[in-house]
Amino acid sequence: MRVALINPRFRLPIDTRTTPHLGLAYLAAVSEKRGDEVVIFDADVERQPIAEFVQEFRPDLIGITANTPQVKQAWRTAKAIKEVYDCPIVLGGPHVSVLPEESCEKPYVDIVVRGEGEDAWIEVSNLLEEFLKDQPVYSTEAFMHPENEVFRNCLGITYKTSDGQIHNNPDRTPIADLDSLPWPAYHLFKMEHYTNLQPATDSVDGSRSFSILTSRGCPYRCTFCSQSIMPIKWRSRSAQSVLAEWKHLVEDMGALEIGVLDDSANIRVKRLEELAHLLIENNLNHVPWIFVNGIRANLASKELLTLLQTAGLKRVAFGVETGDDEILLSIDKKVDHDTIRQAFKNAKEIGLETIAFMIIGLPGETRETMQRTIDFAIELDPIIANFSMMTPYPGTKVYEIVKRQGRFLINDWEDYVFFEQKARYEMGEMTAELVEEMYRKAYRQYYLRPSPIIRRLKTKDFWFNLPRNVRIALRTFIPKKEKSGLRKQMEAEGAI
Ligand code: B12
Ligand code: SF4
Repeated sequence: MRVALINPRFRLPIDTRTTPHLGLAYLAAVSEKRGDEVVIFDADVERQPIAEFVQEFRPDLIGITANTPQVKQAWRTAKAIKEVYDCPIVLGGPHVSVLPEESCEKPYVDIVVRGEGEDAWIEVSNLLEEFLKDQPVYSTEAFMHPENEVFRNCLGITYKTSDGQIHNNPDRTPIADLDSLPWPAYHLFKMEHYTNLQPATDSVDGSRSFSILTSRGCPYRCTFCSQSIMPIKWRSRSAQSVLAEWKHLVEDMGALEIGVLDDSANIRVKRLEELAHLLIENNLNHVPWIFVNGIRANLASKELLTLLQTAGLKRVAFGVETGDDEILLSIDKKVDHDTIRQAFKNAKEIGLETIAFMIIGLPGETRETMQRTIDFAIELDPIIANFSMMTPYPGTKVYEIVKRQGRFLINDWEDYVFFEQKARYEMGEMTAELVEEMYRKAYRQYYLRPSPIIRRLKTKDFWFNLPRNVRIALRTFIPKKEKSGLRKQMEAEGAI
């Protein structure tokens, strides 16, 4: 069969990095293994209109990915396709996994795959191929006809039969053996169009920077974190399997840096130690790599970090979130500030670069707690302090808390991005004005100090990408005037 996988165009409010979509890369890989002809249409880098593309490629099955700010564009994409071309359209990804019916109700969406997608996607492909064998003409309506009961036993999907009824099948169990998955199909991306996810080495060409996933899931449940895709059960690949892919990235794809995208890569320390030894033994440690997401601070001993550094680790990120003790307890991070301090000390003493992810505007925050977050970031002094405006994603505990006790200031999924200066909600004493003021203060107070400025001026990236960096600086430091539609409406009604 011919299969198209689509990443709908979505530009963040600040210039961001465009990287190949790893979820689609995995889905493409399992489809290729099944024997399909696969095209990945990444609207972030493609210039061709989608309608033209599908009419040319004529896929038998289309999959579209959607996180929350992308979902409306996913619907627009599905609609544009259905207007010119008949084909079942499947949506998957973090947003539709939490709210599958919302998408399935759209006339142009047929199936939603919930959670980890590979197995359900392959089952839908098999069912379609089987069905098409006895069909004189191709028709999505026939495929989705209630009498055919094609999807009766297909786990992990929500689908709409052609009579308009929505059916929610039971969940699918997570993939037990991650080593059985093929490697992400990077060869299907136009790598020359991408930037690198996080430049570990200064100014690396995007086509030479790759991501890898060595484990899936996270056993924690922080209240702000959207964990809709990966189940609570943490699963890992064997060190041997990771080594084989790593070798492929370096030796066949010419990787000049590698980003480890795991949610919590260091849950099992022994596995990481084994991987580190293998990378060293196989002379792969000359290629720098980074933990793009936060690793657990409570499992980041100096011994482990030293070994990982010998294996090529250049930069490590930690989810610090807040500088206030009570807020830290309230978000279920299950770590304390002294442990975080120690993890940063361990990393910095051996010369690793560090990143701290911080959040401004968690439920219950005051001016003082947010100031503690800024002060704690300054105390830790990572090379990157990333302050996010708290954005309550559907499916998270914070979303439920705000629904019960606060007021949302946005009602458009496209506003669910967290590097914006606009507050997303208000709760109790925590007004939008206060959160926005503290968000801007965080960036100003952190970055307008001599040491971060000198650090930045010393990087090649700063000078090579000067216009982009100046744009980011302007957006970050200069207050933004415009407000969301809902906010304007609430102000007009005197609700704010
Ligand atoms: C790397 C990453 C990024 C990177 C790159 C994203 C990319 N191109 O892939 C960058 C830094 C650019 C990024 C940006 C953002 N991200 Co991000 N990101 C991640 C991260 C850490 C890993 C993504 C990944 O590769 N996962 C592994 C792959 C295998 O999983 P997957 O992509 O979800 O795909 C699987 C399933 O979802 C499903 N699936 C997905 N699509 C489809 C489609 C079909 C047809 C089917 C059948 C199945 C299916 O099957 C796939 C295979 O199992 C995740 C956390 C996580 N654990 O996933 C957050 C995460 C996806 N990001 C998140 C967010 C919020 C964002 C931003 C909105 C943040 C912001 N700046 O405001 C932006 C949005 C950017 C955009 N343009 O869309 C949230 C999404 C929450 C939500 N409800 O949408 C997550 C879940 C983090 C979290 N825990 O809160 N992100
Ligand atoms: S923030 Fe990190 S530790 Fe917390 S649930 Fe999300 S991935 Fe797990």
